[in-house]
Amino acid sequence: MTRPPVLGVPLNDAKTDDLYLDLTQSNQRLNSDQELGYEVLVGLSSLPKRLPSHLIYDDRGSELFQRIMGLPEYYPTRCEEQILRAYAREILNSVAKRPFNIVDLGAGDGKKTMILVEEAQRMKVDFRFVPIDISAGAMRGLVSRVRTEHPDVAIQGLVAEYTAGVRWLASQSDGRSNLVLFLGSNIGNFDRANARGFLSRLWASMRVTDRLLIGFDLKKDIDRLLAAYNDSEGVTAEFNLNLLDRLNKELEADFDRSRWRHFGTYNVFSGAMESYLVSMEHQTVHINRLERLFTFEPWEPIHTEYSYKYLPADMDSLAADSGYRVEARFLDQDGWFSDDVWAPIKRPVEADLSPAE
Ligand code: AVJ
Repeated sequence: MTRPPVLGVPLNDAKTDDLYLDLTQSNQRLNSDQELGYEVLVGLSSLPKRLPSHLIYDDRGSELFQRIMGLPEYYPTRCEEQILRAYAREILNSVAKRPFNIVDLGAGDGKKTMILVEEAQRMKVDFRFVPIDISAGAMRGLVSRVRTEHPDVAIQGLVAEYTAGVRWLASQSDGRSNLVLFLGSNIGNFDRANARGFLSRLWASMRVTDRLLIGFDLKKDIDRLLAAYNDSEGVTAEFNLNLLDRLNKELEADFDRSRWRHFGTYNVFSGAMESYLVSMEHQTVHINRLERLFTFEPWEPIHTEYSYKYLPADMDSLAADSGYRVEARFLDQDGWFSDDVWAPIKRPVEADLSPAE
C-alpha cells in the first residue's frame, strides 16, 4: 500500500483579502505524518546526520523502553524506586499543607509514581493524580489501569504538551498546589542549553506553592554507564534500531537493519551518554513518502540520543539559571541518582516603576 508524499502538499483555505493573503492561521498546521516527515528530512539532511530522540517512542519503542527499565544493567529505575520509597513522605510534605495534584510528566506505566500516590493515601491528605502525556493511547491505558487497580485514587488524565498541561492546571482557581514530577532522568535527553529552556518554560507555568520533583542521573564509573546503554541482551540496540523500522513503516523507507549497528558511548567532556546508528557500508536509502534518496558512507553515524549525566554542582547551577531554589536533594544508597525538590523563585511585580512626577 502506497500512501501520498507527506511534504510540500498544497495548503488549504488561506484567508484571502483584497490586499494580501494571510497564511498565519490554521492552514499552516501540520498533521503528525508531516511533522515526522519534516523532522526526518531536516535531521538526515544535517551533517552529521541526526534524528530527534523522541521519535524512538512509537508503541514498539515505548514497549522496549519498559523492558530496558527491567534490565539488570539499567540501574536508574531501581535507584529512583529506592529513593521514592525512602523519602516519599518528605517529598509529599513539600506540598501537603493544602490540597494538591501529583502531576506526572511522562508517567510511562506509572509504576514509580504509584509509590508516591500510595504514600499520599496513607497520609490521608487531599490529592489527585494528574498524569500528562501527549499520546492519547498511552493515557487511555494508564487511566483505565489505575481505575481498576486503585479505584479509590482520584485521577484526571490530561492529554497535552507538558508545559501546556501544567499551565492549564495553574490557571484552575481551585486552590490546589501542584507537585510536578519529571522523573527517570528524562531531563537528560536535553543538552544543557535546552534543559535550561525547558525548565524556564515550566517555571513560567508554576506558582510559588508548586514544587518540581526532578530526577537526575549522576556522573559515575564509566564502565557502569557503558553497560547500562549496551546491555547484554541487546534490548537497547533493538530500541535504537526500532527507529529504522518506524521510518520503514510510517514513511515507506527501505532501511535494511542488517546494514546498521547500535553504538552507545560516553563523552566525558560533555557528560553525555550518546547513542548512534552506524551505517556499516556505503548505501542509499529511499524514503518514498519524502520523495528522497539519502546516501550513507561506510561508518557514517546517525545521532539518535543524548543522556546527560550530572554532578551535584551541575544541578545547582541549572536550578539557579532557570529560576528555582533547590529545596531538597535525595540520593540512593550508592549515590548514582538524585531526585531533587525544586521551588520556583518568583519576584513580585512592582505596582508602579515609573518615576514620581
Ligand atoms: C528515558 C531518556 C531517561 O536516557 O536513560 C535508556 C532513555 N535510552 N536506554 C535514558 C534510554 C537508552 C532514557 N530516558
